[in-house]
Amino acid sequence: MDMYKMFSLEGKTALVTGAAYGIGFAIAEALAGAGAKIAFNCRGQEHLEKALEAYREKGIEAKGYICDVTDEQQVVQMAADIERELGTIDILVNNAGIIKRIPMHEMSAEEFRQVVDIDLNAPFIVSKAVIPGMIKKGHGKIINICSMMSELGRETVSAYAAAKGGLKMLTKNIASEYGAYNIQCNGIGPGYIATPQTAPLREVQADGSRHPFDRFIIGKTPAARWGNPKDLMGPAVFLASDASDFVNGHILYVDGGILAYIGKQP
Ligand code: NAP
Ligand code: GCO
Repeated sequence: MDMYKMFSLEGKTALVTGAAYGIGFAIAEALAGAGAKIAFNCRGQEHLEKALEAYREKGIEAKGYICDVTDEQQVVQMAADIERELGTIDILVNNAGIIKRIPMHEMSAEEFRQVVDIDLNAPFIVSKAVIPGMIKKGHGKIINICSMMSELGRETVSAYAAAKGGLKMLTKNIASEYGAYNIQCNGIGPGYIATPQTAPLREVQADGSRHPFDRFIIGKTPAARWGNPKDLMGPAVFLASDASDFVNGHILYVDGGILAYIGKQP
């Protein structure tokens, strides 16, 4: 058995949404390292140009698209552009996402809707746009970036937890509905990862001490550290490759053991 071939993405086209930086950028870099052609999107020209430069510095000739994943017309157009320029999308990573940390009783309905729109409705929209091509090709891989909040709640993240919990079930439903077409849909549930999204939770305090939430996460993680985007690279290649052809509807938590651990005694 050629194990290198099993994990190879040579000849495959991958779309990673929201991959201008952060987790998406690391996952796109990993998929490129395994041989995939990379397409990514974000909302602004400035982020796009910076990202293209960053990919080039890594030796990756990625194709970048300005596309708001909540806009179905933009998504359909982006999928058609990718198909024309890189070929049918074989691998989709629904990574684009936001969080708003607001106590629920202070959160507006519009703010709640914004989070759900990007974190849950958009993975539906983008998956719907790429599945027909995957069916036609006879295979496909969809990876939804879920969260610890697909399993747990905490103060101020009601919209995010609701969306990521829904994304876990959307993952299982796509797996159920399209497994017969040799399309595998799985999730990656990152733990607490050091990216711009979590920067506010790691801000050094005025007295030079660590943020209380930073200390809390260190105590809750057996590895006693925050995750890095690179910790997600191997799991992403696994779920994007032939090596996971019989893995379907699974959420792979890459959390350093937080979900398994009661936490260090203070
Ligand atoms: P991030 O640094 O804030 O990056 C989010 C990315 O999504 C950016 O590239 C952003 O690009 C893009 N994006 C946001 N809304 C978009 C929209 N409507 N259309 C297109 N692109 C959009 O976040 P991250 O930490 O890398 O997180 C990436 C994913 O992992 C998210 O789904 C997040 O929920 C999830 N996650 C993160 C952690 C963590 O600890 N960091 C843990 C678990 C799960 P522009 O703003 O330039 O458009
Ligand atoms: C938060 C964090 C988390 C992480 C991630 C954990 O405010 O609790 O932002 O939600 O982003 O989702 O898996």
